Amino acid sequence: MHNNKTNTVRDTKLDAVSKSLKQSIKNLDSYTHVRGESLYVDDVNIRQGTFHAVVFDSPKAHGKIKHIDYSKAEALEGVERIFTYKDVPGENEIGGIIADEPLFAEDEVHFWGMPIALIVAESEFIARKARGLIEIEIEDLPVITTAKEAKAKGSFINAPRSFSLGDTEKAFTECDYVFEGETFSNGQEHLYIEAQGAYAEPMENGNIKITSSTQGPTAVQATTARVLGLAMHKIEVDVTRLGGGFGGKEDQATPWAVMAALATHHLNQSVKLILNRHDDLRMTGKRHPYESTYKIGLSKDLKILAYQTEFLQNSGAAADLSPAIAERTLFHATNSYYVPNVTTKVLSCKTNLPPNTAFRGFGGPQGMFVIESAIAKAASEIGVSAIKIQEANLLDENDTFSYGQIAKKVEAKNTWHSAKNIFNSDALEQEVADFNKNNTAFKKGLSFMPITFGISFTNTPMNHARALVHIYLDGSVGISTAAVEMGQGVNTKMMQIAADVFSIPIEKIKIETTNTTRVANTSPSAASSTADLNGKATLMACNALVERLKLVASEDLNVSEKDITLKNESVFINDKPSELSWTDLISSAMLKRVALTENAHYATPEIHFDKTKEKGHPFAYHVYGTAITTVTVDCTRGTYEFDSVKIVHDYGKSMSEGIDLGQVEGALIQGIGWMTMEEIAYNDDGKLLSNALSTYKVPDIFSVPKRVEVIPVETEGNDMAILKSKAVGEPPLMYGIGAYFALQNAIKAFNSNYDLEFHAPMTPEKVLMGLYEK
Ligand code: LUZ
Ligand code: MOS
Repeated sequence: MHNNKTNTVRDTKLDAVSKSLKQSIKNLDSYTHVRGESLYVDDVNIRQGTFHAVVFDSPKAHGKIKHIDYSKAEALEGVERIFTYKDVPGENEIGGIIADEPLFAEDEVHFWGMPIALIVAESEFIARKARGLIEIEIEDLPVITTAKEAKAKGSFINAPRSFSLGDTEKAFTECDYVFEGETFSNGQEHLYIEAQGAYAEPMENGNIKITSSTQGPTAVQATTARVLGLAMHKIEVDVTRLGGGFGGKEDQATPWAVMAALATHHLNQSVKLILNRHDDLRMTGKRHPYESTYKIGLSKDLKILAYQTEFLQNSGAAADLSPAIAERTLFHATNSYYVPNVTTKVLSCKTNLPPNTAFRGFGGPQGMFVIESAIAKAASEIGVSAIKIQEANLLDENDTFSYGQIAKKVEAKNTWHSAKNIFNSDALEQEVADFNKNNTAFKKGLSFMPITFGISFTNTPMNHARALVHIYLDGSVGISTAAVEMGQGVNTKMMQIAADVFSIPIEKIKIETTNTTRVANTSPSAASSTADLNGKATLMACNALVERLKLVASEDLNVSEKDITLKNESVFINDKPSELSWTDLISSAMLKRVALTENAHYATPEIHFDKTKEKGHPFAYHVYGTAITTVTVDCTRGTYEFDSVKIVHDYGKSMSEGIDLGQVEGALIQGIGWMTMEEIAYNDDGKLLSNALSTYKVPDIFSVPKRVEVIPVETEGNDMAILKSKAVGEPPLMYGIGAYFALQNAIKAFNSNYDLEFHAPMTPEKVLMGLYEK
């Protein structure tokens, strides 16, 4: 069982030993990455006779399938077989939270790109050619593409959720100012460089091994078993690494793996299914677009006394993870602010878009955009800077979140004021004001963006992980966990933990592939929690092995085990080296028949949440930070450049400074992309228009801020974080929201008639319209 006290002691000790390691450590994957030697699904050695598959998907967003003619496709030379729902031996059902999503369409299609059949052929080329020969007749049904339309028609995924604190209605009557408005934030394409894909192989006795590009190997295993009508132990899922996930492979890596396995099951041959970029863009869901309304009430001294929202989440045609994402929107609806009276409500609206899914931040960013919009609106109407309102309402120690958790070890004010001081924001603001006075064709805008993000899966039962650690008889170490390496550097962090505990060089440690036969029943690598959960389990397993090895050493050296430590690949007695080396110690343990394998289970302590009351303590801790963004707008063209983003970030005590900085930078740019340039577009028929990289613009080296500075806030850290090194994957994405408001401020500096609109992304076209609005 988990022993909190032991862990805390170890953490403190490790903090001291690992200083040099944590500053010098590079992402160990970078060595194979730069040589082109890293293995992805498409690099798996395929066996002779392997088939290749292509998905046939719906060319309409909503309709009744009247007729499908596969005969010409089936007749094409090299086509082995075409699979449909009729070939599913188990359940034609892949929904994880709600069973509302067929693997293959049956009588109806619900989104453009919905899988209908799987064409299996000797080559991908032939399968693609066959796809063009399928004839389908669909009777049109009404198409819903927006959340508002869905709400009007009563089309929902599930029942609405609502959080509340205080008495919002009464508080509004006591406010000096009350403002209302609407916001929209668009979806976002994950654009992982490695597209979705899987490779399935038949093993003996009808067992199947799947290599999948998934964040959730257990989800792939469980869903494959369900669809094939097999026990889970017959399905093995293996993941080496992903070429990016960003949430897009938490749930939506599953169907492709299941399809490949279905074909393998029937053909008793290996099947490879990798989506090309067009297919991937069309068939997979994205970040949820949100249409929201807000009402905000403030006192004369700019305290937010009341806040009310209704979030309309565009969930797409099936639930996927939408209910969990909706929940996180509510958790983060007040961002870094303490608001005593809050009522938030979210409706998951069922539309005819591909099921929208997890995306870095998981509904949190959508919630935060709304309160930042409400503050910007209030500031503009009252005639003060938004910065004043933000600063007046920052979260403090022991404040209550709307979901009942009491804020502890809060760094909201600390990061805010540190950012102000370290970056001399008064001078920055003055520079912007001076620039705007002296320039007519160019204007600058500045914004502050504080963030507060809760760490843990909001679904408490998911917060667990296991680690399986082997010490081999030559003293080298192999570690298996549920952590999926997707570029975030989690494998490097796992190695650091083991290297520290055993005090052996990192070269002696190997992180194995993520495999369901070695570590079972896992939660996906998601929620920024992968390093915390799997790292804590790894730490526990390594600690248990060390305790066992100390007993061996105390016998060999005839001293008390209390005097023994492992250091520099040797056994130390009272801090002095003995003649017993790490490898001698392992040999001795083998001779004494001591187990050199350990399996540890970690479950986050303290967390709980009661959905019937919508209250509890769902998060192990929160991550805080503040970003200051400045932008220059070309007022002739509507184009813009971000001059700088200056951040004070709460890493806790970062265990891998380079990796964590990489996460902050990457997340920031992804957030800026979402807020400014990435524009998903569907037409009224539900067809994806932004279906290629020529029509969907993501940030490139020319559009990133000219300067990004990230300063760690001074803090004692949090024991719930692995080695006090806080989760870093998602929180910094929300710094990118500051880009939207910096742009708005620049537009306002040019055009005093500009009526604030909250409609993200703020593309150059929208900037231009704002600049010349009458
Ligand atoms: N995935 C999930 C997540 O299943 N639950 C979560 O709370 C979560 N949060 C962030 C990202 N992915
Ligand atoms: Mo996620 S949005 O897969 O952490």
